[in-house]
Amino acid sequence: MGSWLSSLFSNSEEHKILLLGLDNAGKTTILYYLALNEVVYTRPTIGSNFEELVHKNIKFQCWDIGGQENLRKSWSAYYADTSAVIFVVDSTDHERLSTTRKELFKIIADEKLSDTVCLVFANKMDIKTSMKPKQLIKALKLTEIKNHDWAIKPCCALTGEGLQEGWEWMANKIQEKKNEK
Ligand SMILES: Nc1nc2c(ncn2[C@@H]2O[C@H](COP(=O)(O)OP(=O)(O)OP(=O)(O)O)[C@@H](O)[C@H]2O)c(=O)[nH]1
Ligand SMILES: [Mg+2]
Repeated sequence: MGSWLSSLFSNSEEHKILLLGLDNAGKTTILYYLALNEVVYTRPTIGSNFEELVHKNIKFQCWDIGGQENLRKSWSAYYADTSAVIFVVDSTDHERLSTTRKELFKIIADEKLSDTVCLVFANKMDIKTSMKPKQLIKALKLTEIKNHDWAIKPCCALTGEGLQEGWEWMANKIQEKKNEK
């Protein structure tokens, strides 16, 4: 089939997704669980990882960016043309709640991300000391987010539990926003 004809039949819809959050939150583990349906051994990300995921015939270009403190200033280089931010939280990380909150609010205040959907993954729910979404909503003051569609979903990147549900919410919100335009 000629390329012009094949392009008629393929859905060209694409969305750029960013996985952000502090180091050790579980971003890379989530990315590869979504891409490969298995748990991969990770090292702290220096730079970024990229995977294209296809969901309901729509392509999602997913960038997972290293979260160590010295790498966070480079996050904004990835912001242009983003449809959704997946902010991953290590729900056992009580000590860094205020840093987590600061980084999240810095992200959503950025003008380049003013039109994005924001999904917060409360990761590491398999660990007993993890804070539940209700506690995180309070601790991170998520109800103060007024200018973005947001949701918090519990998950465990080692079993995949919750990942699909969060992803569905995000994909539906992106479609809703697109249809509003
Ligand atoms: N128990 C548990 N451990 C997890 C979970 N998700 C990730 N981890 C572990 O947490 C550690 C950090 O995971 P990564 O995916 O590398 O974290 P990251 O957010 O990509 O970290 P940076 O690349 O440094 O920004 C690894 O040892 C993972 O196996 C989870 O749901 N439960
Ligand atoms: Mg990583």
